[in-house]
Amino acid sequence: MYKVYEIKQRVFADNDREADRVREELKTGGTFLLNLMSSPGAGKTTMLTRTIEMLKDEMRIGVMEADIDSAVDADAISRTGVKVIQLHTGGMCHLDADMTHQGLEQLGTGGIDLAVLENVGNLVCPAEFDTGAVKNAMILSVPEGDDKPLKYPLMFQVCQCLLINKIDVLPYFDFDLEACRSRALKLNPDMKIIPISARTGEGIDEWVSWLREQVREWKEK
Ligand SMILES: Nc1nc2c(ncn2[C@@H]2O[C@H](COP(=O)(O)OP(=O)(O)OP(=O)(O)O)[C@@H](O)[C@H]2O)c(=O)[nH]1
Ligand SMILES: [Mg+2]
Repeated sequence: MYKVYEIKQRVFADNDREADRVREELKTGGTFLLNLMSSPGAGKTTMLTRTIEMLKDEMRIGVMEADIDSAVDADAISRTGVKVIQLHTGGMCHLDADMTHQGLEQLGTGGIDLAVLENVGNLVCPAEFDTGAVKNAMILSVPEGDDKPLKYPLMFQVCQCLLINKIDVLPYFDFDLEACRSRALKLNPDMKIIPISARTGEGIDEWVSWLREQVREWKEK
């Protein structure tokens, strides 16, 4: 079961300050927030479903699915049995810190170790707004092309982890994994880059280890 909430963008003078406030509240409550971003259809929900299956017995997970419309993704996540809500952004192509705050209030973070925000599918707008998440991760999928770091540099700069998804279809595309990796690292030398297939499960172990470590570090900080 899940509920659908309409969240509204209010004009906040300083999104960065609001984002810091969100992080402080998360810290106090012992909740790690991951902001997951990508273009539409890169595989966020599919990857998240696998991630939840691997982690749900060791930590309490809550998910916020943000979309302009529909409850398709909340529906998919609710089948894993974790707490999930659907947020409607009223046409906005991203969430800012205040909207994320509204979402977290509706989700209820009490007792949640790992909260995930699946942001609206878009490589442009979500990169411009700090949501208050502890870490940002992005997915780039093989069919989108290896030139995306060149075209959407900010997204690659604000994320600590890049998942290159759909590697099961690499043989059918001219996607150059090494070229993509070096373009991303040029923008963000500290970025963790993990090729995965959310379909076959390849690479998911490495991603889950990375995420588990981030949650642990945040709780111990
Ligand atoms: N071949 C292949 N298909 C995948 C993989 N991951 C996801 N897909 C497919 O890609 C499509 C989109 O996946 P979603 O998980 O819905 O993508 P999303 O990023 O959540 O999409 P939005 O929420 O609409 O932005 C679905 O048909 C998935 O089955 C993968 O690793 N390999
Ligand atoms: Mg989705």
